[in-house]
Amino acid sequence: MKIDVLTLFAGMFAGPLDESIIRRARDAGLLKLAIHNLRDYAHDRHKTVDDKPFGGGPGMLLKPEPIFEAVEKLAGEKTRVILLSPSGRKFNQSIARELAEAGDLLLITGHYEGFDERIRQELADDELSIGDYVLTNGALPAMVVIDAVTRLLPGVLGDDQSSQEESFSEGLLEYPQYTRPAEFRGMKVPEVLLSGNHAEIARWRAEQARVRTQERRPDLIRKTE
Ligand code: 4FV
Repeated sequence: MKIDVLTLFAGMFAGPLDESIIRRARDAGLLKLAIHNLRDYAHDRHKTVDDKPFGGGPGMLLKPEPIFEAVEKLAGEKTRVILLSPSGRKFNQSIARELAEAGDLLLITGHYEGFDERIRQELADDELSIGDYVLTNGALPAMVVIDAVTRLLPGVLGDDQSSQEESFSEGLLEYPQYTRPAEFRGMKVPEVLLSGNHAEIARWRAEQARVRTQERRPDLIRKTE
């Protein structure tokens, strides 16, 4: 998969996407990641990428010209152009799976008060929000999407790290898990997990996942019904 990112903060991407699983996916050629500086697509002396909103109001907006030029240069026929903004659809595991099967992505990260509306109208195939809060720019949302999608690409997670049995894979939260020691400061691991009775263990885990989801995220239960 090829992921291009358009940003004013290319430096923020150094680090989080250079470690562990994402690093290995890039080294293995399973993910080709390119970070593009939006200012490279502004050609006036001040490389202007923002301007005041028509009709007044606080702050500045991202201008259409640099972003249109960048997308027209970077996006191929099949590239899915995605805007990161608080008014996008809420990013989740099923969207991550959808994008992992979608082919190449071009992520446009926001800044200032947001985008000129013509960017949204003409260029965006999709708009994603990582949550109902306002960040300083769209770099972190882009990294969140890249991380969640990359680990679902075939060959990225070894079979010991399968993405099958994890939170949200069945639409439920994960069941409680334990590792050695079987007793720690008087806290014992549930007997059933030490029983070797795999059918019983599976039943216990399914019940625990359902109970935990009902307690913490009843909205997820409603979704699966
Ligand atoms: C955001 C979010 C987000 C809004 C103003 C960037 C900031 C600035 N993006 N999910 N939440 N973006 O807060 O995606 O333009």
